[in-house]
This record gives sequence, structure tokens and C-alpha cells, in this order.
Amino acid sequence: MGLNASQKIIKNHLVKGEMIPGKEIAIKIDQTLTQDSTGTMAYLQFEALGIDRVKTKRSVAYIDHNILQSGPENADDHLYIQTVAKKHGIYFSRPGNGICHQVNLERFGVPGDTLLGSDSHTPTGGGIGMLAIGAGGLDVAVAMGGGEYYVNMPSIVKVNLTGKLSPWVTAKDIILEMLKRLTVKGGVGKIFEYTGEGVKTLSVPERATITNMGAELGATTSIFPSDDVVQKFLKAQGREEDFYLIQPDEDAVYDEEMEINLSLLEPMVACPHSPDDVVPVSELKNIKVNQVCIGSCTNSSYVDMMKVANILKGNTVSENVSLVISPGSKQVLTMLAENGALASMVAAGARILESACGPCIGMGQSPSTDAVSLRTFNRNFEGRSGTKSAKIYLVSPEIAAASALTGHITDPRTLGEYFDIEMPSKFLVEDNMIVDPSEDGREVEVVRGPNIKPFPKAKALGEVVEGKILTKVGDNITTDHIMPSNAKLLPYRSNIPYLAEYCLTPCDEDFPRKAKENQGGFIVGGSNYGQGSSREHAALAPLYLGVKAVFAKSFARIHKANLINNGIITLVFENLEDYDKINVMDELEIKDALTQIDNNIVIVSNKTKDEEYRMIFDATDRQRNMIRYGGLLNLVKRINN
Ligand code: MIC
Ligand code: SF4
Repeated sequence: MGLNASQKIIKNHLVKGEMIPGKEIAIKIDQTLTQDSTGTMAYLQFEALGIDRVKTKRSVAYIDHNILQSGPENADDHLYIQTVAKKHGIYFSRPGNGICHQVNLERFGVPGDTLLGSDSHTPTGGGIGMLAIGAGGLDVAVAMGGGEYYVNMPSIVKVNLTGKLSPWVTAKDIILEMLKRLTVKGGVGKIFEYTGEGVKTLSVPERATITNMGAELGATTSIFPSDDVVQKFLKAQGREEDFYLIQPDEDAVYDEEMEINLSLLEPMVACPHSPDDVVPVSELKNIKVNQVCIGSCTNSSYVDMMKVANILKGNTVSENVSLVISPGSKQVLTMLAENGALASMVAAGARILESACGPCIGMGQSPSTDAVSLRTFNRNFEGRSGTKSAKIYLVSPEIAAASALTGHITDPRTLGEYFDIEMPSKFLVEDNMIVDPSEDGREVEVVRGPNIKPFPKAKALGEVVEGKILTKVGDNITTDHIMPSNAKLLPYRSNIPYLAEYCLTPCDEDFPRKAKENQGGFIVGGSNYGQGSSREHAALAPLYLGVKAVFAKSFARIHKANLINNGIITLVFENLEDYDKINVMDELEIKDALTQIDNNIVIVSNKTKDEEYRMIFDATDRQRNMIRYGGLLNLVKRINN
């Protein structure tokens, strides 16, 4: 039986387990990436493992998130990351060099290799045929130390692309179509592998837009098998030698199949406040726009920016619109500067930001109260922009640029004749903002600013786990709800005690107070609890506040792993009606926890209501041990000693 491309890469990297969907496998990791908002914690954890030098083929630390420096905290953390990277064999991408996923694609990604990144959009690397997975910082720290990565073998979905995109219809519209069909939880436990005649019509950055936003489907990852389009891209990046052909066998078997006819797609928009609330742009009439943001790891490539520059050229941004543009990398920005496209943008009235995440993570440019903001980004969760009442729409660069000119949401097809931008046959390659690690780490002193506080560590499981229900939330709660991240909070990513004061406050302002007054307790969540980012802080802050377990209708993949890695039990209601029976401040208890933790069904008693609930503990043996011994760090230390 033939293998698909995902199975081939997994097979080449398989350390433990069998490739049976749903069963745990362990894979060897070739490359890792971190960014600064998760990196500080990941490197503190790496240091806690006591390993001198990374054991991967390549590990890179990027600075792209915590870019505004309104106090010393971010700059201090950058210095910590720079020095810890130098010491332990990690390449350092300096601030200004670009967004981790864009730079990784340009400079380091290798088809057929595995990449583990402490950022949920790491699957962007699937655009050149890497098996690229997002994970919590601790998992990445372990991988840097040479440890394998554990994940349940995903089912592989063949997405057959037929036809060809019509003018003004883009890669963004393909992934928005996927989100419309499958929703934000439709990809949990899956890899989307794109095949079919439509694939060859898509450039590497277009493919990367699609694999990037596969994260919004909840997918483990997405991948385009490598082909001559990838080979040309790598050649244009001056690294043809990194090309490796990875294609599905002719008789490859997939767990599921679906088809998208590119010729039938039209320009789409994801409406507030969810990436799956997708409608054709033609349905949105007379919606005034206050802000347009172009950039992010989804849509900030050279070609994206050139399209925007072409639309803006010779025009002026509408009087009531603030247009901000952040090109994805130094490479992109320099090329735009050299060919004059940057001048067209500036002349039209665009506000140019540095090559970084910026507004995507609320690092500045929060819109005005009740504003409509159009963004080429990947997430439009309520409040993520830094303005709770703002309405964020996710769109292609073409829709964004057209709307910036007209001042209302605009179908780009009204712009008239389409122009095509060629992929460059040679990119401007200059890696002078990437710092090599030291040959001998012993001579490097790691600089630690005062903002770095010790991170909480889980404790071994006791015989009884008891406490009150501290809060109860609904479906699709994001990690942006659990651990909000905006320009004011991001500087404290290495200070969990400070961050914990804001834990879950968008849903329940009193949560931190209740948790402290009751010496911790439990959280009740709906379905897809913890969707979105990989930020481990959404597990570390609850851990710090004494949360012992989360009971939910279902969990998002990365957040569930982060909770267990940090010793927090994740239980799913066997009978969904039990969710309705539990109230805030009910007292719950897990008796014989040490024995029950080995079972698939855990009985939880509600002492207040005198009821019992059957809950599913869907975990591997290794995860059960993590709960038993107090998290992944403790487990790794036990194994090493
Ligand atoms: C995001 O897009 O939500 C982030 C910010 O990049 C996060 C990482 C973080 O919270 O630091 C992610 O996607 O994992
Ligand atoms: Fe940065 Fe936004 Fe991409 Fe996250 S989604 S890595 S914040 S650009």
C-alpha cells in the first residue's frame, strides 16, 4: 500500500509507535523555532533540563512579537534570549529581521524535514513540504535537547485541488473556504495534505498562506508535498541544495478525502469574531472601514506586498481609514525599498511598520472604539486587537488594499483588470541579521533581566484531588481568553505571577481572585476549549493559581498538551448534559486519583449536588505519568536520573 507525503515524513522520523490514527507516536525533530513571546519561557525550561547544547540540526530563536519597548521588559527578554541562544547553539534572528514563519520559509525550511515551533502557526513551513508542527514551549525545549516529540498519529486528509483561481481570488480564499466548510474545530487530530492539478498553480507563499491558517482549523499541521515550484523557490533563495522531493506514492491511501475546485471560488471574508464565520465579500455591502492592516505570517510575502503596492500606486488612502503595512521580513522590505514599491505605499498614505507581528497580536495599532478593522491576518478573536469593541474581518491583501482606498469593504473584482506579479527568480539574500551561536558556549554569560521570575512547577498527584468550580465558560474559548496578550501584557511573558492576575478575565473578571481565595480549584469549559495559540502561559497561569483540572466538552490539541505537560488534568464529559449540571462554586472531588488516573473513565463527585459524573481521560501512558509525577519536566528528570 502506497504512502502519502505526510506518512513518508513521519515514517522517516518515527522513533516510537505505529502510524495508526489516534495512537501515540514519537518523532525525531530536525529543526526548532521559538519566538520571543513564548521563547523566554521555552529557554528557561531548556535551562531547567540542564542540557549544554541543542541536539537538533538547526534551532532558531526569533524576535518578532514583543517589539514595542515601552519599558525595559521586552528589551531585557530579548537580551536574555540572545545570550541564552548564543550559549546553547541556537541561531538568533534579530529584531527587524522578520516574522519567524516568513523568515523560516525563506532561509531555513527544508522539505521532508520536521520542524517543531513554539508558535501555533509553525505549519506555515508545510508550504515548502516540511512537516511543521506548533507546540508548547516545554515540548520545544525537550526537542532542542534531542528528545522526541510525542503526538497522536493524525488522520491524513487529502485535499484535492482542481481548477485554477480566477483573477482577484487568492490563496486566502482557499483557506477561508476550508474554514467555512470545516469550522475552527474541523481539523483537530488531522493533517491536511494538498494534492491535485490545482497545486502546481500555487506559489510557495500562496501555499504557505494555506498551511499557516490550517492552524485555525485546529489541525495538527498542513502540507504541500514538494515539487518543482518549491525547487525554484529554494533556488531563488540561493539554497537549491536544500531541496528534497517528497511526493505521495501513486497509490497513496488517505484517511479522508475532500475536493476544492479553485475555479469556483470567489473572494471571501471571515467576519467577527471567528475565522470560520466566512461569507463571500460580495455579500457585505456598505460596511465602512476604519482601519486596514496588511501583514502577519499569513500574508506578508514579497508577492502579497507587491500586489498591495500596485493597487495603492497613484491613489490615496480613504480619509477615514488608517492603513498600516508590515512586510513579513527584512528580505521583503528591502526588496520593496529597492524596487520603489515601498515609495508607492508611503505616497498613498500607508503607515509602514517594522517587519514583525505588530497589530496581529495587539502589539500596537489597536483600533478605535467600535471600529471596523480589515486585516490580512489569521485570527479575529474578540479583543485580540487590544480593542474589545472592535470588529475584525480577515481578508486577502487584495480586498484589504481595495477597501483602504474606497473606505468600505470592497470586492477587488471591481478594481478592473487583474495584474499578475511574478515570483522573483532571485530573492535578495543577506543573512546579516542572523547571529550564529558560539562555538564554545562556556564563555557566554546569560543576561537575565529583573522581569524574569521563576515559573511555577507542577506537583506530584495526591490521593484525592478536590476543589471548587472557579468558573464555567462556553464553547470555543481561545487561549487569548485564557491568557490575554496585548501590548500591555506581552512584556510579562517571563513573569507568570503578574500574568496570572489577568488569567481568564475576558470571560470572568473575578477568576484570579476566586482562584486565590479558594487555593485553586477547577475550570469547566465547553467544546474546543483552548483553541488558538500555542502559548503555554494559558496553562502556566492556571497552574500558578492552583487549577488542578479542567473539565470540558472537548479540547484543542496544543492547549490540552500544554495543560498535561504542566500537570493539569484534562477531563472530557462522557455525557455532555453533565456540563449543564455543574455550577460555579460547586465542590468537586476525584477520589483515588492515583488509581483513577490510569483509567479511561474517571469518576468525579460533585459533593455540593451529591452527583457523580463519568469523565473521559483520553491520554497516553506517558501523559498519565506526567499527571502522576507533576508534569513533563519532572517526568524527563525522572527518566534521566
Ligand atoms: C498568536 O498568533 O496567537 C501567537 C501570539 O503567535 C501565539 C504565540 C504566543 O502566544 O506567544 C501562537 O500562535 O502560538
Ligand atoms: Fe505573529 Fe500573528 Fe503570526 Fe502569531 S499569527 S506569529 S502574532 S503574525
